[in-house]
Amino acid sequence: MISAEKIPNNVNLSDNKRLQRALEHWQPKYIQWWHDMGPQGFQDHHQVYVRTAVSVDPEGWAHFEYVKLPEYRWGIFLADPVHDRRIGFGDFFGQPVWQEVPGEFRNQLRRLIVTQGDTEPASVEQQRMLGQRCPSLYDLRNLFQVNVEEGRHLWAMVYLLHSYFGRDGRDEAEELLERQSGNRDKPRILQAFNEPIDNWLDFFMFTMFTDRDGKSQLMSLSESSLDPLARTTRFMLTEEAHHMFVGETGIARILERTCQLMREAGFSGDVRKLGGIDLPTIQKHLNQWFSLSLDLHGSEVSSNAASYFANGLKGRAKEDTFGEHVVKDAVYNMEFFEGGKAVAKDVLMRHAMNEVLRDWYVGDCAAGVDRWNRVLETYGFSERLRLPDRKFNRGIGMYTGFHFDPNGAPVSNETWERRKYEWLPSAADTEYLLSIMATPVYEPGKFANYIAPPRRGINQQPIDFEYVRTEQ
Ligand code: BYC
Repeated sequence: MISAEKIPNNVNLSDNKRLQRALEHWQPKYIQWWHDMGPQGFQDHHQVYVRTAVSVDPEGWAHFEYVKLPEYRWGIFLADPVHDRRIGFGDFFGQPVWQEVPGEFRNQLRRLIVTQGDTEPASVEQQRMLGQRCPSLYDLRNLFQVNVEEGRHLWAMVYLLHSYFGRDGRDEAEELLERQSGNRDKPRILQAFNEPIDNWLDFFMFTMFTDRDGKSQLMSLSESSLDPLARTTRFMLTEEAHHMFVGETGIARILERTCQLMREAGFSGDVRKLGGIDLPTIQKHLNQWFSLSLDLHGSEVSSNAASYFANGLKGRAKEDTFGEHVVKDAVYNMEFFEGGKAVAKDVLMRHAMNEVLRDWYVGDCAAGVDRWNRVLETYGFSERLRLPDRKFNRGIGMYTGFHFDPNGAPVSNETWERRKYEWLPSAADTEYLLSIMATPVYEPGKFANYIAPPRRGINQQPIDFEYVRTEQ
């Protein structure tokens, strides 16, 4: 029986029998999926010190306790309603927001919600083996915190599908548990969510760059005219912030340790001899996850994006900071690649909305990379990490099918094949990373050799707190 105690919520679940029944039908399948596809080896005999959202106020969503992962209370929360909220952009600008799904936009909204929902279980699947290679109990807890919250974000989308899309919504909710990351026959919808994440450098880069795409997409969905979607995604953003913290500080701690080892070794190339992660390897993983996450913003010129904007379904990040919200005739000056050369052309702004969001995203990533570079600076090294050009290694949009180096200069197929592993992780890099992560570190307060301890623990606990307890 589903109750507010089992599923903390602020959507009056106990008064909505139809929704309760639908979720009761879905929940056992979810739990089965979590067992099969969630963190491997940490389902039955471990207690994890995690945060559970029990309400939307600041105290409510920072409630910490030890739980067994399959018993985590995945709740359903919408941010508080905004009184007399009006549609903030597009053709219906200024009209009251919708509490129900308008028939004419049903398919588009369902598609957006399904695409968002699909990424959440996908990331849990991608990360399911990492617990067995963790650098510390502190990091293990953070991994599981991210995993359970992605599970909660899936619940958030399933709540919308069940509440507003009837039979089709119920079918889509089932399919969200049937597709599988990397599966040849039933892959996840977006490409970055089919890539393996089998080592912690990938995990930290993913939470830095791909979760940041989560931030930009959720920010644009939180502007939606469909008020329940806007309120759901607004609350999800509070959790997303922690995921990016995990990624950003994870890489900063690896950099710190790399700097210490570089001091011992003399230069970056020898860091591997001391069991650390050299800067070129870090840069290659940055290149990979940044370019994959650029793809997640869709094509530069997109009639889907134009129609989402016109219909008020998906806005720009921080829509209220723009001067004009209807954007009927405005243009965006975009760089095309034609006949081997860059050519600038004007495109209707509505068709360029994916690129507008990508601009915001690139700026947010660049600020994060600057913060990483301060670690190198503090240790007195002149090397710097940097974002590759946005044309580099693209699989979606107008640069697909061409090759560019990280500076954005076009390169031939032959040069790409010869040099790509200077820019992207090779099988040998992965093998090396797996070799230094082969032995997990489960002793409280101890850290793998390739990563520095964090500045402080979680929820004011000490760094050597037993964040994950094993039951005898
Ligand atoms: N891979 O006009 P186009 C997160 C498809 S992450 C494969 O280019 P559109 C999280 C596209 O679906 C945030 N296919 O793009 C992070 C379309 O297919 P259909 C997730 C792709 O539609 C970490 C076709 O190409 N949220 O939360 O304007 C951990 C042409 O589409 C890709 C969302 O994505 C790709 N990379 O924009 C956990 C928000 N890109 O429909 C969670 C919802 C495009 O013709 N999604 N395609 O069959 C959207 O807003 C849009 O679907 C997209 C694409 C921005 C993804």
